[in-house]
Amino acid sequence: MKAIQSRSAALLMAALLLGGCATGGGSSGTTSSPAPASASGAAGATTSAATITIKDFGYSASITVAPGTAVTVTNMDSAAHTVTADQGQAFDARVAGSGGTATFTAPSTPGTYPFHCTYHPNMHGTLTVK
Ligand SMILES: [Cu+2]
Repeated sequence: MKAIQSRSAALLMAALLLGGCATGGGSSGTTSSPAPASASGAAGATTSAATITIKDFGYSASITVAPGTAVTVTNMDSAAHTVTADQGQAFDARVAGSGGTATFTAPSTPGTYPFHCTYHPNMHGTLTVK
């Protein structure tokens, strides 16, 4: 039974190692742009809780939330990401990689808030508050 434990420990180590070196971006234009996911499934998601999922260096479909909504961000990539408002300091959440989560509070002023990742400036999304 000890064999199973050490095996999963080895797997964990491997995952950590992989996560460690996945951040080394460089300037290689890896523009494997996945087709923009149409915002199906996200219809009428104006609830009091909202989520953004980051995967393959992209945000899930743009979301619309009520003012002051707690927005939970889940990061499925191995690299860390952020959800940072393009303008002002409306919000700025850092999300650790490999399933890390973070929560930020949506602005209380209705409007459209484009955001980006400070680590990967080609990552963009939009948060709409209304
Ligand atoms: Cu990023």
